[in-house]
Formats: sequence, structure tokens, C-alpha cells
Amino acid sequence: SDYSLDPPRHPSLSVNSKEPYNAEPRRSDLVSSYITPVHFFYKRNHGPVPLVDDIHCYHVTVDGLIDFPRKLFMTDIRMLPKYTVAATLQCAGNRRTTMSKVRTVRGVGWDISALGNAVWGGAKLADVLELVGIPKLTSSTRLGGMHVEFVSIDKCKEEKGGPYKSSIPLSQATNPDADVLLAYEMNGEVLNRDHGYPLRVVVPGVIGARSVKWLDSISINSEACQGFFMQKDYKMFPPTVNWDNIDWSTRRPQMDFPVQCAICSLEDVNTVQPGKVKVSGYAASGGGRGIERVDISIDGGKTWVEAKRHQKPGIEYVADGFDSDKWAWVLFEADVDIPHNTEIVAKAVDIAGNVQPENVETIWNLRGILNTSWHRVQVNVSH
Ligand code: MTE
Ligand code: MO
Repeated sequence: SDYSLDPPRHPSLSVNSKEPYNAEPRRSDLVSSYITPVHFFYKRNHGPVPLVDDIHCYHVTVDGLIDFPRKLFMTDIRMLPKYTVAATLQCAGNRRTTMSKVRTVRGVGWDISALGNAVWGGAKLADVLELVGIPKLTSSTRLGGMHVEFVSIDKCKEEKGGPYKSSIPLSQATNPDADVLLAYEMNGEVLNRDHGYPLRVVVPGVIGARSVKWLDSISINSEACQGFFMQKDYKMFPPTVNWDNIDWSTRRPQMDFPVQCAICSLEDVNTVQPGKVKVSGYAASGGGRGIERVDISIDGGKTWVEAKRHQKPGIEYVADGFDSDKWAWVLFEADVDIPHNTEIVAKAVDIAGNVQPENVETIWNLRGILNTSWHRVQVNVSH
């Protein structure tokens, strides 16, 4: 089959779909380091992984509303200044399985590990666009309403056998501070095939769906990408919308992800010895908003204690601090005393004061995206 050329993967990943390959690491593996090793980084594919075997011929076509369309080869991209950006990529479908328990949703089921935190290395999209004559964003540039579309070389059934594609606003693409990359490295190694070899887009702070892998072309357009994943998927609908009354045109494509956190040191249901229990996990927000606080409750949400947060080992995390990675997750940890059977809950607050919603029911949506409800785990004490 088409999938016979897919690359090998780590055997400990839990596979949510084989073809296309969709898999996530165990909870404990996810937070065993601040930087997620490539082999533990979730893989989200919509078709077979393309094989680019001639790197010298490989190029990205840049066209659309520009005067001089051109082909950029890897040598052209590598000639631009190289940036490394620590950024968390999170699938909009992360934690979908829990949402599905309220009422069935459509989409691949994911536990809490459809995200990862990597150091991406590559050229800034703003520099690439400057090569084709589009100036960097300044207060005087007028880019309102324009978009940059990314098209892949893969093939997926949602696009009727065509390539995966999506777009971002040109104002974000040309803003050097938005750190949008055309990445050829992940954690200091050449990008591997599952994650987009030889070149992928990384849009920090935005749902993973916009970070197109296996880039084939970039085009500057007057409207947003009209492809499936922008227009018929990855939109947030209210709980009243169902498959009979849905009107896709009423909603915007989801971009920034909301504030999120989850406990990774415990499973949904746990048996523990009486005494101290370690509660650790990740917290992240979109749009470059740092994490202000992570609250832990050991009585189902009646009372709370604040968890410790860090990015760099041994350095206490301060949102917006000199040492902080603004696009990256924060790991948290708290030691709590568990005297009897109870529910442990975690919720995060970002620097804009956004808080995770208490219940999944209130944010239920038919595609099962953006489940950011308080994360709850059951602990039973064995005596
Ligand atoms: N790009 C292409 N070409 N094809 C895809 O299927 N999946 C998207 C995005 N980019 C996808 C893609 C989705 S939905 C997510 S969440 C991320 O890639 C996953 O990136 P990863 O597999 O590197 O973790
Ligand atoms: Mo995704």
C-alpha cells in the first residue's frame, strides 16, 4: 500500500490510527524532559509520509500576488540566517477522547499527549518572503487582508487525494517577532520524515494544523486558504451545532490555541499508597501568552494549591522573564497528601488571565477540538 514507505517509529507510542499514522507518547514519557525527544513527539498525519529522496532537486515554489515568483532550493533557504525557536506544537484534537465521552465527536481519538515541545531550527518566513520582494512588517506596511498559503506534497483523502494545505495572515508571516519558521531541524537534528522532512512550517502559538509539513509551495493570496482543513475542519462550534445543522461558513478557522494543562504523572484512574503523591504535567497557552499559574486541587476543585513551574531545570519559571521561552510549554510539579480516595484536578491561568473551563460539557463541539477543560484524575488509596 501507499503506507509501505512510512518510516519506523518508537514501539512505546500509543497508536490512535495506523493508516494514516497517528500516535502519542505515554503520559510519563511526555514530561520526562522539557524538550520532547523526536521519538516521543506525537505524530499527526493525514496520509502516507512522502519520501523526498533527491534533496538537490527539492524546492519550494513561491508565487501568487508577487512580482517575481521563484523556486527556492534548500541551499537558498539555508543561506538565510538560521534561528532556533523553542515552541510547543499542540494538535487541536488533543484530549478529544474525553470530549467524546460526553457525546460522540468525529475525529481521531487522542489522550493528553497530542503535543510536544521542540527546538525548531530554520529560516524565518519573514526573511524568505523578503527574498521575493515582500518587506518585513513595519508600522507603515499595509498587509491587511492578505494571506500566505502553504501547500504540502502529501496526499490526503479529505482533499480528495490532493495535498494538505492551510494559510496564515501575511501580517503574521512578515512579522519577525512572530517567529514563524521554515524549519529544517528539530532538536538540533535534521528534521525526520514524520515531522516534515525536508522542510516544514512552524507557526508558534497556533494549533498544529497550520504548521504544514513537507512544504511544496507558498503563495501570497488575497483570501485565506479554501482547503478542507481551513474551511471544513478545525473550527470551533457551539454545543448546539450538529451534523444536520452545521454551516461551516459561519465560523473562522481556528488559529491561536487556548490555555491548556494536564497532569502526566497519573493515569485516569490510579491506585496509590497513603501519603505523598507527585502531581506533575505541562501547561501552555497560545499566541505567545505565558503561563501565570497552575492550580492543583485534591478535592475535586473545592480548594487549590499552586504548583511550582519551570522550563529550564533548576530555574523557577517567570512568565515574560528574561529566561523564558514564550512559545514553549511550562512543566509543573506539586507534592500533595492523599488521605483518601479523591479526584485530583489541574487548571492553568495564562498571562492574559484566561482560565481553563471547569467542565467539558460547556465546550463540547462536534469535531471535538480544543478540549481544555480542567484535567481530572481519580486516585484510590490502598490501605
Ligand atoms: N502537514 C501536512 N502536510 N500533512 C498533515 O497531515 N498535519 C497537521 C500539521 N501539518 C499535517 C501537516 C496537524 S493536524 C498537526 S497537529 C501537525 O502537523 C502535527 O505535526 P507533527 O506530526 O510533527 O507532530
Ligand atoms: Mo492537528
